[in-house]
Amino acid sequence: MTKSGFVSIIGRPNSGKSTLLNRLVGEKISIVTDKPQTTRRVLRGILTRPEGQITFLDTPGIHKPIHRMNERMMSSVRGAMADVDLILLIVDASTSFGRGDEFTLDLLKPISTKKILLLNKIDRIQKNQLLPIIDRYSRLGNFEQTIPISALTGENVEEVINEIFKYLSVGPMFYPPDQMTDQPERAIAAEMIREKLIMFTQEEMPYSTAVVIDRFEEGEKIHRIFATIFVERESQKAIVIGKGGQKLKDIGTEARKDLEAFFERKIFLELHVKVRKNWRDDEDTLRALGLVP
Ligand SMILES: Nc1nc2c(ncn2[C@@H]2O[C@H](COP(=O)(O)OP(=O)(O)OP(=O)(O)O)[C@@H](O)[C@H]2O)c(=O)[nH]1
Ligand SMILES: [Mg+2]
Repeated sequence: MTKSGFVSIIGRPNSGKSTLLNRLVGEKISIVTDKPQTTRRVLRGILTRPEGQITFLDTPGIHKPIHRMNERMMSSVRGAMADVDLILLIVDASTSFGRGDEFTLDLLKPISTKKILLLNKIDRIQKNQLLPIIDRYSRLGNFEQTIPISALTGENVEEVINEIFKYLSVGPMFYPPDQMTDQPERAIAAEMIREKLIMFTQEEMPYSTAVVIDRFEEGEKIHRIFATIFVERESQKAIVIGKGGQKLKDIGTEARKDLEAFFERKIFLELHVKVRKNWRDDEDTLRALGLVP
């Protein structure tokens, strides 16, 4: 008799949700950067063990929305908090408690689903710094338990998995045992390109860019991928392309390395950059990007 269930990973931007998802599943399926608001859509990571199957939901970071895109991101977070068996609230224990944490706790308060608190990034702090955080969260929230972890090094992540299974009931597996994500290959490719785009650009750029796969030709030995990077202004287009096209080339080279590792074959990657004003508030573009259903 195997167990199964759905578990959402919730938390502020940059707290380490996607890093944890990748660690739990054992493969990089969700992109990670040091800039907040990297994840824009809920995506599933599936862990199958002899005890059963856990479907994790990685979610966008909890923040106050300005653009329509961000409203969509937040409504997807709310969706991921409903109808799951367990919620993992992940907090960055290396930063001090603030308004954003209060906002997050307020959002969680009316949710009756059982919650586990994960204090992340303990590789960065002294163990005694955890006590005041544990004390504060036990007063402000209602958690079944608190587990200090490092999603980066993997410390205590196995314990998290063992604890989760205790909360799940016997049930059928929803995915084949070798499936690790619900993301189609095109979506993974677009995200990997966007990760490099965020890494290679600064300031507001990460928020104003999006990636669409125009063509994905699968082959035995080589996949050929043609993608468009959307920006909001001509000046941003110039930044992404860089002097003599160097930046776009670097983005392409780095993305290709990750894509080759993921798809386990050679990748031909062609990138184009296009300006689309205010795409973050444009329903049609958001739909094309899969950011609205
Ligand atoms: N030192 C340390 N860094 C971590 C840990 N977990 C995540 N990080 C770093 O924190 C940054 C953000 O990680 P992400 O996994 O992208 O965070 P996220 O919560 O998914 O962020 P959004 O998608 O923007 O909401 C990255 O630079 C990670 O490498 C950890 O346990 N220790
Ligand atoms: Mg993320």
